[in-house]
Amino acid sequence: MSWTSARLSSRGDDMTDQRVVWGVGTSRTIRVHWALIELGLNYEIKPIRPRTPAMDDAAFLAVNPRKKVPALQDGKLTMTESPAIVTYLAERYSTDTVRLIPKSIEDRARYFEWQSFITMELDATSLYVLRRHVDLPGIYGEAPVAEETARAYFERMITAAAPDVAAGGQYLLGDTFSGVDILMQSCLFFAERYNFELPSEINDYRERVTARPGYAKALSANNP
Ligand SMILES: N[C@@H](CCC(=O)N[C@@H](CS)C(=O)NCC(=O)O)C(=O)O
Repeated sequence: MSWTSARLSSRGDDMTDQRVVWGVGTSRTIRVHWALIELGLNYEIKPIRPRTPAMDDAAFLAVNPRKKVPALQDGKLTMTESPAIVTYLAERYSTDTVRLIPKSIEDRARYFEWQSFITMELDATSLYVLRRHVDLPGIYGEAPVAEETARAYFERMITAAAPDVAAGGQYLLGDTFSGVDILMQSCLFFAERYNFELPSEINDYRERVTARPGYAKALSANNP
């Protein structure tokens, strides 16, 4: 057994063929629900929400000692980090009919480039800074300068990315929907609460992505 699989299988129950998603109600949790739904996979939902007593449940702590949602159990594999989970599901379960990650090295390079941009530049260094200091100042403190610069940074990044979003085709990687569209829309949804004025290319893209039947199902799964 390799080091990685030994580590992964040591967390949580020793399941063989069950698929369980822990976490609902956030822009990170919807990513996992949406990927599973687009791929047509059945799964069980453990509807726990951040910063609630359910996060201290021993069963959840065994799955994710970092106390963060989402977490996925897929058979013997237990993993966290929503972008990694989406990409894992895409790698493992894409078919010729539904493919959430491209096959060619060149197209995969674009996938990983978008993944990094969305999760680092849009999410971690912009939106999550706003989340912490605008919505949760009781935990993370007030930080008006950080708020202002995070807001300006998000606007600069999304404006600079807008021509690339429009150039790809219907979706970020062309005319095939993929895991990075899930990540991007989850950030655009997250951004709505902070009243950004988005470039028209981004608004048009958002309309295309949210028109997918899978998105409506993911919203329901994420808000049980
Ligand atoms: N990088 C992680 C972030 C996960 C994360 O921060 N989840 C939040 C909800 S969106 C959470 O569980 N917060 C609880 C806490 O920080 O105590 C991912 O993308 O999955």
